[in-house]
Parts: sequence; structure tokens; C-alpha cells
Amino acid sequence: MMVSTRIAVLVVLACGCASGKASLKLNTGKDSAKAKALGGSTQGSSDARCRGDLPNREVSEYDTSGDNLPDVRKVFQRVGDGTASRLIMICRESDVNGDGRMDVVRYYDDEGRSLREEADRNFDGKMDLVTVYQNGQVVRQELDENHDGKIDTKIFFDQGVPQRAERDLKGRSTATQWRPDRWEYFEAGHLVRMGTDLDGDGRVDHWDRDAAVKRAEGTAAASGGSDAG
Ligand SMILES: [Ca+2]
Ligand SMILES: [Ca+2]
Ligand SMILES: [Ca+2]
Ligand SMILES: [Ca+2]
Repeated sequence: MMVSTRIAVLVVLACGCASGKASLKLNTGKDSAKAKALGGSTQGSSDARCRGDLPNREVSEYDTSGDNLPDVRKVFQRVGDGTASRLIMICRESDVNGDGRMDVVRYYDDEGRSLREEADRNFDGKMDLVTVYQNGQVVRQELDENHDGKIDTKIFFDQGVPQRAERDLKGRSTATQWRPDRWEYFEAGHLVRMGTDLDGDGRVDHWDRDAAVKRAEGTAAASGGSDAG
């Protein structure tokens, strides 16, 4: 994986010197294949918005780190006709750690608003954080916290603020079924209440409340709450 990625980058450079934009288009097939491979463990990054080989697409690559290797790739869609036409960025990929492999991919709609972002935070080649947007605002994040290639945490947002999280602590979820066993509730961004399913029937058996509330009440940490929820 690492080796082939290196080669792909070198090809970009070699062709880029010779013939500019045309050469960039030559490479888009490889890049989209790479992006697809990266996101295969999560979902959806086969999104065609990062493909540069479709009609009315343009691709540009940049070196932002100063090592002369491209670490940012942008895909633009031309919208409108004639003099009214303009380019809208619909995909942006970046190589955060400079190893030649894209670690963050963000997709945009035809108005240029964020649709979705996938990130490989530990640079192991597997996407572990997916952020979903609606009307340009974050509505949900899906995380692979233990980096086993499976989503184990989902965080739900309202107006950009986290409201609730669901976690699959025991890793029982499958590709088609999400089976959380912990539910967390936030107020003003702070965790205030947490329910845990101990016996795996999908229902909360034990509630914990905000640690600060517990301290104020002088209760032992282990006793938990009897909040009926
Ligand atoms: Ca990288
Ligand atoms: Ca990862
Ligand atoms: Ca996981
Ligand atoms: Ca239960």
C-alpha cells in the first residue's frame, strides 16, 4: 500500500512537470481508487465526487508543506453555462502527515457546502472518523475509537452542538445492524447522563449521572443513579 502510493505520487510529479493539468487528469483514476481503498473499512467514500475523470471536472494538487510533494488534492465541478459557468470544489483530500497517503477526505455539494468528511486520525490507512453534514452543519459523527475498522461510536448534533452519543462497547454491531450498549446525553456540550445496557438486550440497566452532580450530592461514584430516564 505504502509503496504503491509513493509510486503514484512520483508519477504525479513526473507528469506534472511535463504537461501540467492534463497530467493531473491522468492520475485521477489512481487517486480515486486510493480514496476508495482508504474508506472501504467504513462506508461511502466510494463517493464519485472525488473522481476527476468525469465530465466537467477539474483537479488540482498542491504542496502545502514545502517538501515539493503534493499533499492536498481538490476536485472541482463546473456548473452553469458559458460566461455564467464557475468551478465549485466538491472534494478536498489532504495528506496530513506527509506519508503520501490521503488521511482526510471531505465531500461538498454543488453549492460548495460540506456533505461529509472522512478522516484517518491515527494514519493506519483506515478511516476512523466520519462527519456527516446537513445544510453545512455537523449532524452526526461516526467513530472507530479502537481502530478495528468498525464504527463503535455515534455522536448526534443539533445546531453543531453534541446532544447524544451511542456507543457499542462490546463490539456487537454488524455492517447492517447498529447495536449500541451505552447512551450518553449532553447539555451545553457536557455529559450529564449515561445509560448502560449490561445484559445485551438493548435496554438500559444502569444509569450514571453527571460526575459533578454526584459529587455535589456526596454519593459514592460506584453507586450510580436510579434515574428512570
Ligand atoms: Ca498521510
Ligand atoms: Ca485509522
Ligand atoms: Ca471499532
Ligand atoms: Ca439490558
